[in-house]
Amino acid sequence: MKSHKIALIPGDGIGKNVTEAAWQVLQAAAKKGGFALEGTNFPWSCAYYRETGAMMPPDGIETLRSFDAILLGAVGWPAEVPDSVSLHGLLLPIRKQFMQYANIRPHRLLPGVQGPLRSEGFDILCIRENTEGEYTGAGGRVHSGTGNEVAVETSIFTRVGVERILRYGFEQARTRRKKLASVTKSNAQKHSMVFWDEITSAVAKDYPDVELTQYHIDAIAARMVMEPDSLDVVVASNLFGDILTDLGAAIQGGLGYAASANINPDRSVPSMFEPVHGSAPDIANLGIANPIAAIWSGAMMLEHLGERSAAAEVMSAIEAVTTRGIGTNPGQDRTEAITGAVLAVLS
Ligand code: GGG
Repeated sequence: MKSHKIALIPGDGIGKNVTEAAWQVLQAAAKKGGFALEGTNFPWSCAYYRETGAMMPPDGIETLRSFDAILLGAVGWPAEVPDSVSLHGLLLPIRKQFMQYANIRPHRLLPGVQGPLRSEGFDILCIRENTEGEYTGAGGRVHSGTGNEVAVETSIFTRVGVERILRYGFEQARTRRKKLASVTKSNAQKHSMVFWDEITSAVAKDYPDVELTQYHIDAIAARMVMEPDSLDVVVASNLFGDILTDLGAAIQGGLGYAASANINPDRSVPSMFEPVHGSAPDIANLGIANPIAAIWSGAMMLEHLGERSAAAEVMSAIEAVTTRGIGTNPGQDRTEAITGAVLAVLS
């Protein structure tokens, strides 16, 4: 029987609740599809940091390298570990070390889910650059704690990094409605974002069949609210992509529905799948976290592993459940009930 080795990093807060739910669903889909998912749990998290002084062990990346994929829940417990420490200690090193440069985030309304907009027919695929830009961590502080303190955070954009994410976006657009929106703020940021715009225009010449529109981040943020149906594939830098995809999550009904994949397309190392949401300490372990974003991320993982029909079955099961109104009442529907309903459709 074909078997895939999966590294499970539930992380913190509701990350643990939704990863457990997604794993049950993925196991059921695997059983039905005639393949195996062999999971190994890693306790890397803020709790692990408190015990060891690090978010993961020094050989953590090497340990993950032998897996076919990583399923991650959420990272962060700000009451005990600063978010900047937990993020730069676990999630970001995995994305960067495995060169998972394409962060794919689909935004569409699941049937039965009430979004906040009049428009309901949108289907947007946000592609966030995931390894450089505003997230490089380059910078520093001097004169700390004095009135003359200075903080510098340097965004780094490379030709290789910008070109590959745009090509990835154009290729995705070719499989969809053949429209690509490239996002910058090149009127204000006259070095890096003009560079991005120039590379976009050059790469677009290789994709004459894809309609390109170049937006400023503020304009596309408004468009995602006012005319979301007009957008297809959206490619943005690391920070802009992060912000736009929280907006994307909002228009699809909330973070409980926002799935994501961190992809290294060359497949020589594992890609990572995670819900967009964070650890939500306020609702951790209350049994009310929506597992749909994590389950959908798991379906994206199955797709990446080549288990296409199992991925489609999981998506159909999610849709069958939301159509019946299950998983559409934030704060009321129980994690266990939503998971059980998805499992019942799959069985
Ligand atoms: N699901 C993983 C998680 O904890 N995400 C929350 C978060 O803040 N991620 C940072 C980022 O994607 O930039």
